[in-house]
Amino acid sequence: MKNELKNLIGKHFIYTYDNGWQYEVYVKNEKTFDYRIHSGIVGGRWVTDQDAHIVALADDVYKISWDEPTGTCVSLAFNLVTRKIHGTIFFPAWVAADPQKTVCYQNEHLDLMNQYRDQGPTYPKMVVDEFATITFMEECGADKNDVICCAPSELPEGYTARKN
Ligand code: FER
Repeated sequence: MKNELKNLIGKHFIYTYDNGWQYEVYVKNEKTFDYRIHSGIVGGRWVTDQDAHIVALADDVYKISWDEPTGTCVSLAFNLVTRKIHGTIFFPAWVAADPQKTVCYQNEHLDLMNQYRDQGPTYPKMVVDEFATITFMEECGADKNDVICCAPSELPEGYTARKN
């Protein structure tokens, strides 16, 4: 692992955007992460082994960027010192029009997601530009498959409240 990424790899985060959307992420290794979405327009969606570009900008400052099978593109900047994130999400028009189409365990529906992506419409994109606050952060170690391993709806009642 790149030394500059060692404080990020293996970390598990829960964070809430200023617009109220709540997300959970586990940074599995230097090119892969898992996530689930607790609330927001695509609440209920979850994904494992998403490929990403992960870089360090400074000590404890990182950027994770990726292009989903749906065509949604996301870039997240993390500041682990201030526990702040800035996320920019570029939703294709078809996701903005009917977000529920993407709410699933995506890994089991990759062909369908690619079909929706190719069908579009892609434009105009809906750009969401928001700050978030990290409410929970723990070190789990790299390459674990038991950190994000069920749907957000299958978690015990109060899970996110307890983790906060
Ligand atoms: C995030 C913001 C948006 C995030 C994921 C998304 C994992 C969107 C994913 C999607 O709708 O495909 O912070 O973290």
